[in-house]
Amino acid sequence: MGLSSVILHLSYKFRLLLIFILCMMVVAWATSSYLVDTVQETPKAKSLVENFRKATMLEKENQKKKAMSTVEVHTVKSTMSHCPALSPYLQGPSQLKFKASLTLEEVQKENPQVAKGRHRPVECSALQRVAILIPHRNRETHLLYLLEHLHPFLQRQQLDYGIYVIHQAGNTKFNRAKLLNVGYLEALKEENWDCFIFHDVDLVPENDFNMYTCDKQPKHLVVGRNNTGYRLRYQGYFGGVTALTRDQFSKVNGFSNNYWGWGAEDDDLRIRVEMQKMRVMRPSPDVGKYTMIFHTRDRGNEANGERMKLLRQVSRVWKTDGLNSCSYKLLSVEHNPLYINITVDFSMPPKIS
Ligand code: UD2
Ligand code: MN
Repeated sequence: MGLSSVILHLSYKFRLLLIFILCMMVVAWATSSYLVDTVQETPKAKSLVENFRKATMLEKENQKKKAMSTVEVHTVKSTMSHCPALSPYLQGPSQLKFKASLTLEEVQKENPQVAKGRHRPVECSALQRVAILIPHRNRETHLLYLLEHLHPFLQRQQLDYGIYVIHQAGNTKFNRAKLLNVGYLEALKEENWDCFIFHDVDLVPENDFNMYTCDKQPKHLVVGRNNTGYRLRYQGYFGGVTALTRDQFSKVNGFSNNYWGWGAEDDDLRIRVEMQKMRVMRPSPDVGKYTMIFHTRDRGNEANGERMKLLRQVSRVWKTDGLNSCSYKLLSVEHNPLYINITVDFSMPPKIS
């Protein structure tokens, strides 16, 4: 082998080496640029992932906040939804005072929160919607005293209530029971009342633990009053103030419409209640206490001579004498600040056969 061929041979090997080195460099460059790219890309990806995470977290937080606010709304609503079974404002027994010079304006001023005879608690939703029905004629002073005491009393009991005074126009014989039927029918025209309190105008409750709400059975709220030594007058006594649900009252077809003048319409209602297998409930004697404002028998409300005869026929007539046969001439419905005044005209009582 001559020198020239050795050089040629070497240079061939050298060229191969050169090509190999070049290839290696290309590979090294490609790899390094890829690596560099990856290294540079990582923070981008990282920030992308980070941003996504942030976004989802934000979304989750928003959802959480939304959920929280719904919970808040629900909480507000749920505290709004029920007043406690026992109101925290009850005061117990009280000594009632009746100021001779009291005026309607004064009572209105003392009760600015009452509008159109109605009120309901602002802090919670009342357990029952209660209509107080008061039969009335020519007893303005008694009505004033009753309104003065009853509004704060019912508010302390946290009730959603309305006071209806059903006024008998003219000089026809007074008919307490029929007036109360009218009150029930008219009151239901403006509100879906749950409970009805049938209330004499001259009886003022002394103890606000005597709840003006309805129960599973009809309630008689006057266990005793001042002028009868706070004792129950007789076993089946159902007069003065009673509480019946809408359904209990409709089940007995309300009061009879046929008791003109004083007496026994309350006993008639008790018989109806018992005929429907309902049982009269009463509060305890220390709670069911009333002051009856003194009065004598009114003109136009003389004792009803037919009352014993009427009492004997309840089981025969109750289905056709009551709410479903109560006809009257409605003269007016006025929404006064402290009560709703319903004035009705009853034609002369028909002769009882
Ligand atoms: C008893 C009963 C009463 C009723 C009555 C017999 C009690 C406490 N009360 O009341 O519920 O059964 O006997 O009918 O046992 N009224 C007027 N103007 C009148 C007449 C009556 O507004 O001219 C109203 C008023 O709401 C009065 C109610 O009718 O409170 C009952 O009449 P009452 O007070 O003269 O009869 P009283 O006290 O014997
Ligand atoms: Mn009375």
